[in-house]
Amino acid sequence: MFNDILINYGLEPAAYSFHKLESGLINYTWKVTGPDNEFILQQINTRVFKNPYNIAENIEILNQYIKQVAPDYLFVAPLLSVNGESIIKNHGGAYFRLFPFIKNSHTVDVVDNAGEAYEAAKQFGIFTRLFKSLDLNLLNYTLVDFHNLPLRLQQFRQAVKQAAPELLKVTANEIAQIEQHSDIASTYEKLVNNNLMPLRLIHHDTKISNVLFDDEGKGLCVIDLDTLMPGYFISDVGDMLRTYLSPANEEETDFTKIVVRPDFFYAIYKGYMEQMEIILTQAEKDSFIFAGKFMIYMQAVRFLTDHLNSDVYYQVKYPGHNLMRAQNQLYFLDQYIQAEPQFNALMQHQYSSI
Ligand code: GN1
Ligand code: MG
Repeated sequence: MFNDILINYGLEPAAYSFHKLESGLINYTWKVTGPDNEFILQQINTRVFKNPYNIAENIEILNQYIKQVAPDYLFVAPLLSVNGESIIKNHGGAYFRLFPFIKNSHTVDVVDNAGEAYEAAKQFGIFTRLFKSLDLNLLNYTLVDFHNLPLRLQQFRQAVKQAAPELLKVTANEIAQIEQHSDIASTYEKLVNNNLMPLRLIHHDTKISNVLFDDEGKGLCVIDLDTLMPGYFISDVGDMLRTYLSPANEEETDFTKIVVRPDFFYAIYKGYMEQMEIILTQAEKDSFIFAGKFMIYMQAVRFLTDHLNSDVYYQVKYPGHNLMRAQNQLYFLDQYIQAEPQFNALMQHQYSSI
């Protein structure tokens, strides 16, 4: 199927089979299995990542940096082709990368115990801490304004303006809910405008499937490095809170299954803070709970915007899929806000700092 790709890596295509992996809403990913080796092949979605070489350049810089400051860190960079390229463009103009498949490692799709949440948070904390002295000006923004919430809200309002009247009628409730929570965007704006959150190397996609675990269930490293770029810590902490707190994720249609698990909140808090406490500013620490609200809300805004725009961004499996996802996230946002007093109480507990 991808013969012209494998040849670039000096591999004999006939010896390999491909198995499509279903996780991820943006890129397409396959596991490639050969007689005595395995790889991960990924096609970059260039509708989203307009310049794939921006990603490649960042990964190259980060790889070199980490080899100096933490040579033992498992940094899963794409393999180089026979010609030394980390991205291959095929005859159809599509871009691919080949990654090594890390032996004795696995990923998890659903966080079902607090230990996993702790391990994952620890890995994302370690990652940002290891790069704390990197000159961020060296990096490209692989997705400009990716987590710029006020801009996302503006795009949402634009989509509302352009949507057909029938569509507006059936989404009126969700549109109103987004507007009711627009104070979240104002809080974000204040934090940014008052320089209360320094730019750091941020992963921007901290879902559990982006952490590699070893056979004992300990975290090994983080993967899916396409959205590594300067950003704010609320993006990483917020997406962990968004995706680990509830046993049901954004695909769940039975909203009664969307519940907040306070012990998972504490696991994320402890795992991340043990690594990051020494470098976070007071304003960042004070924004820990806000981070979850920020990311859940932004995801609701993005799903509803895409629904209003006729599903041009996220992969959908049925009509109304993005609307359901937006409703799911709005429901979750309410659960999260109700649980805030519990989160506050948990943050009074001590954790042991490194
Ligand atoms: C997208 O493709 P995936 O699942 O890694 C999206 C994230 C969203 C997520 C929602 C580049 O990530 O921002 O949080 O879907 N990535 C991009 O599931 O837009
Ligand atoms: Mg991703």
